[in-house]
Amino acid sequence: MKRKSVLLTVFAILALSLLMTACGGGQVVEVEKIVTVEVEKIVTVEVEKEVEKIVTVEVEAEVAEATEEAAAAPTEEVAETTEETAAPAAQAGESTLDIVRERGTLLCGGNANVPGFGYLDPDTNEFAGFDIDYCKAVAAAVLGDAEAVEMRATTGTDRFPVLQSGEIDLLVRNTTWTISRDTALGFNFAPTTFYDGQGMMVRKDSGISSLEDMEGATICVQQGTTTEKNLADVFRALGVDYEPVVLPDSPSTTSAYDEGRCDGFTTDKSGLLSQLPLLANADDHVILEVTMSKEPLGPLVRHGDDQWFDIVKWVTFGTFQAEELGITSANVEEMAATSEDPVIRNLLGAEGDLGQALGLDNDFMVEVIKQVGNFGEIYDRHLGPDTIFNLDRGPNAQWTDGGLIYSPPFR
Ligand SMILES: N[C@@H](CCC(=O)N[C@@H](CS)C(=O)NCC(=O)O)C(=O)O
Repeated sequence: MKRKSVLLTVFAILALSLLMTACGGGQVVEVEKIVTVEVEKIVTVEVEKEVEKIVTVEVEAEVAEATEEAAAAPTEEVAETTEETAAPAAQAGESTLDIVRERGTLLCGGNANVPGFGYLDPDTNEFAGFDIDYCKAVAAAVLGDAEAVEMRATTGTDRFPVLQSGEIDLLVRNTTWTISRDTALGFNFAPTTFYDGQGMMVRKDSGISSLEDMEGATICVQQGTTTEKNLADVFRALGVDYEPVVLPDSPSTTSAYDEGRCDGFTTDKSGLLSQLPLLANADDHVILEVTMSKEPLGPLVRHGDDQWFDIVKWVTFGTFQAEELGITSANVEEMAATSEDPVIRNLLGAEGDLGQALGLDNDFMVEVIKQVGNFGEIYDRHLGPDTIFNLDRGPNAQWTDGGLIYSPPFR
């Protein structure tokens, strides 16, 4: 329709110009100019309208497609996509640091069911674990008190909405850094504190020694995790059929496996290791050698507050750097007072003003290391040789020992 009307107008102007030319050749140039300008004007307006229409239709189609995809997505994606829109506008622009300081406590989301990493001890009613210590480290840096933390137990499914809605300031709960969580879901991940991978536990007497032996097996897996998707991908790639038994949290997943409802139990290897002692007869089970995925676990915050993200990021790096430099909870004060090494002096705020740029005291890392420890101390306290886990550092060794734990310079 639009194209036809443009053509008709052009035709009319040309006819007029011919008529005028016939009436007096001296006006040809003038008429040509008018025709050109008019045609350009009409064509521009019409093209703009057409483009607007096409863009509107395309955008509408994209939105419809995205909505459909979200509706058809598996559990975790639906939960993640829906919750994303639930982030309150009230959070925008507010300084998390100011809020935490005014409140006097850090609200930290953690795990209550994974001993070693995040565990709520029913006897003491206290949270403890490797992840929980990172909540404490941030509280020590920001409030000067590692105990000024109010823990909130979260599950695989509710951890993201709880962080998005501002109910917590920070989430440290064996959460895998993935691109969709880092972008579409609206989070920023601090450095990975534990490099993990997905594993598979089976009964020793099952005759299963590899994933290929699991044709037709039932596998217990927890909802709202990367585990659920990796399981599907890995088994599809292997061409092995299995039946997932999807459960809402760790206790139900572990007991379903223990009761014999599943031939296999899959989650992060750290998770399998922490659940092993909770089984009726731990000796009857084995974690297969195979690693099914990459699971870099670490703290995360909401998008939208760069200062808060920087604080969590550099407190985490600070624990790495302290271990690398041999600074421990036992010697940190002495190091701060006597060290002449400029690298140590910068990290501990004995010189320079690195803390100030984060909105913190320059000696913020002294409090962290004194009250919580360096990375190695935190690791050993919960997972090291003196614990039931006695977990080798593996990829979680310092980069100087062939591992992946590496801090950029405190400079
Ligand atoms: N790292 C994976 C899995 C994390 C996860 O939720 N693991 C389970 C199994 S160990 C867990 O922590 N469950 C504790 C609970 O929900 O109570 C992720 O981020 O999705």
